[in-house]
Parts: sequence; C-alpha cells; structure tokens
Amino acid sequence: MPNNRTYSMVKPHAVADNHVGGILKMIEEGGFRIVALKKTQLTAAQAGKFYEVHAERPFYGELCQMMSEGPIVAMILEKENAVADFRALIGSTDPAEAAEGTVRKAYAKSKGENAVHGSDSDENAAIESAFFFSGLERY
Ligand code: IDP
Repeated sequence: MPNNRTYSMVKPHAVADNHVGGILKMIEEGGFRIVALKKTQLTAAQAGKFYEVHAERPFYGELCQMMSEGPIVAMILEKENAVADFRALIGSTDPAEAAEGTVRKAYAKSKGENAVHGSDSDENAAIESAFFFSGLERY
C-alpha cells in the first residue's frame, strides 16, 4: 500500500441515519479519491479483531457491539499525505472537541458513535485495507 492511501469506514449509526452520501461528499470535496468502496456488516468477532489494539480499554466491548450493530461502508482513499490529511478532515475522536468543518463535527453523535474511522498510520492503513479488501480486487 503506497503512503498516499488510507483506510476509512462510515460507522453503523451514520449509515443507518442515511449520512453516507453527505460523508462521501465531504471526503471527495476534501481532495480524496475513492479507490475502493463497499457496504458490508461486521460480526462482533470481526469488529473485535479490527479493534484488537483497544482490547484492554474500558470501552472495547461497547465499541465491538456498536461497530457490528448494522452495515458499515468501507473504503480506501487516495491523496498525498492521506493518513494525516484524513485525520484532519474527520476531526477529534470526541465530537465535542472536533473543529468546525470536520466530518465528526457534522455527523458524530458521541465519542463512540463518531461517524467515521480513519487509519492512524501508513502501516495500519495497509493492514486495515487488507482486512476489508482483497488484493485480487482491482482498484
Ligand atoms: P480514533 O478513531 O479517533 O483514532 P481511538 O482512540 O483510536 O480514536 O478509538 C477508536 C474508536 O473507539 C473511536 O473512534 C471511538 O469509536 C471509540 N472510542 C474511543 N474512545 C471512546 C470512549 O471513551 N468511549 C466510547 N468509545 C470510544
């Protein structure tokens, strides 16, 4: 995975509330190209695997439940400096601290239900993209 790519997903509450279009619009207007995109649903076990770095955190159980309660929209995004620029576009984890103009300011409901995921490093972007998208898919 080149350094100009990141992995993102629209979280279940935002999919359920029909915010996929609005979020994708912010992402495209933020200068990102959608390289790969799919709607799918995680099992609690798959969510647990995806977020296993947080296994010791007190919110882990709640996070796995929340991420598996409905469909998500998974995507690989491309832009120069993708990981850092995407973290800036989505804003702080806690929407109360997210800046105006960020995706989480617009669509997050709480620190847990914060609308979107964004990889925190190039290494994790590659791991997370491979979790959802096969290398055999053409993108
Ligand atoms: P990030 O998504 O902004 O990188 P992380 O600290 O990596 O934030 O946490 C991963 C996800 O875990 C968050 O996006 C959020 O959904 C959830 N989360 C983080 N902190 C809390 C919390 O204090 N309560 C409930 N959920 C949380």
